[in-house]
Amino acid sequence: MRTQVAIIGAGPAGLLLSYLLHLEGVDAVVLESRDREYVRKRVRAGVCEQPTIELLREIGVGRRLDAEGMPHEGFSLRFDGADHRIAITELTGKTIAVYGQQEIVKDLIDAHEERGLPVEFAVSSVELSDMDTASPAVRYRDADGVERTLECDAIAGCDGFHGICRPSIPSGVLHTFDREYPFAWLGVMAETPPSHEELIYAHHERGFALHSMRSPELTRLYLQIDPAEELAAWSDDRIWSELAVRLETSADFSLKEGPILDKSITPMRSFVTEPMSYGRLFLAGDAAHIVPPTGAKGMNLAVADVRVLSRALTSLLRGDSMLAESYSDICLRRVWRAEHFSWYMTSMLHADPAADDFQRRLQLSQLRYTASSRAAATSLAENYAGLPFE
Ligand code: RFL
Ligand code: PHB
Repeated sequence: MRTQVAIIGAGPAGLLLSYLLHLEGVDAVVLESRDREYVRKRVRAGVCEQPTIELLREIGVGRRLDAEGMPHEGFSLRFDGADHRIAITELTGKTIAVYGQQEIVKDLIDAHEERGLPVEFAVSSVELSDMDTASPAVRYRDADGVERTLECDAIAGCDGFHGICRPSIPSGVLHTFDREYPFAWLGVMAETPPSHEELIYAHHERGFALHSMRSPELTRLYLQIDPAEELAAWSDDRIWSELAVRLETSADFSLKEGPILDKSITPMRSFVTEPMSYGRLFLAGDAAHIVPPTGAKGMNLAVADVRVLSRALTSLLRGDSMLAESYSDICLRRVWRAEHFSWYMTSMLHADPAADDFQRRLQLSQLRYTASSRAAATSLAENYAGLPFE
């Protein structure tokens, strides 16, 4: 089998890249290790920044996002027992949307199926070869266990943090930057209307909590926990009572409880690999970098990467390699901005178990300054809503 671009991974990065290449007249095949239903249901990100919304609209896959996504013009920082609103739209003129990552993935899979674009689910034993030549190849087993080889002009590694593309690059080529945090997020999806119209990022001495949502009937909530803790230690009752304590305010707020439909634990880490390419292999999204979810940037960075990559690959296949050569440098500028912003939001809002009183006072001072200074709030809002694409 032969295609122009072999794309490994059908997350937001892989599916969007495939679709953008299709619009440019470039053929691609997406290979995904999970089955179709699993990929369509996997609960992940919730916030789309303005440049992401505009891109999805521009390429014709934003109809459901516009109809069902929830536009938000601000969010709350909750600390000292009170809400401090960051008025994103008033401060920046921009709007974000709360729309589940799995909904974007569904919209992209539907767009592929309507146009007959190839996405192979449930493949296994994916191996890359000849990435340092002009004709690399991907060997894999299809869903029926039949061994296949996909010859191509370039490979896009969109297979997430635990994928095989990044480890396929010979050792010594990549420089990686890494930070692990002494906490994890316990995330729950609850069948109950949101308790507040906007997102609430709560700083509490017992740990961070986040109130988010997916629809008028579904609330998404997160709790900072010790990374060594297991899901079994968190009964529904314990989750609700911990959320109630951390989200408490002196104003009129009551947390609406309901059946918990989904529970999971996410470790928190920052990670960047440089460069984001090797020969004809280009890494995009979580395969190349990870941010802690506090800044809501992971999926949005994946989108920004593949926007650049689709153009770079299109020119490369037409004989011009200039953009492909600068792909990594262009992406890394945005990646490092998002890394800094995500680290800053994470450090400002979480309770670090190793912090002393001096650090705790600095943290509170940072929160109070951000909430009271228009300049500080504008900087936060500008990064949160999404800086313009390059
Ligand atoms: P994905 O989504 O991980 O997709 C990679 C795909 O590759 C497949 N795969 C393979 N396929 C073939 N062969 C192999 N060997 C393979 N190995 C893996 C996987 O099955 C998968 O389908 O990466 P991608 O496309 O780069 O997208 C990145 C985003 O998923 C991620 O950054 C976000 O979910 C991060 N994130 C958030 N991002 C935001 O922008 N806004 C948010 O509000 C936000 N909240 C979050 C988040 C991530 C979270 N978790 C669970 C990590 C909240 C949480 C809790
Ligand atoms: C979510 O709704 O899943 C969500 C929202 C904001 C974040 C992270 C996750 O910062």
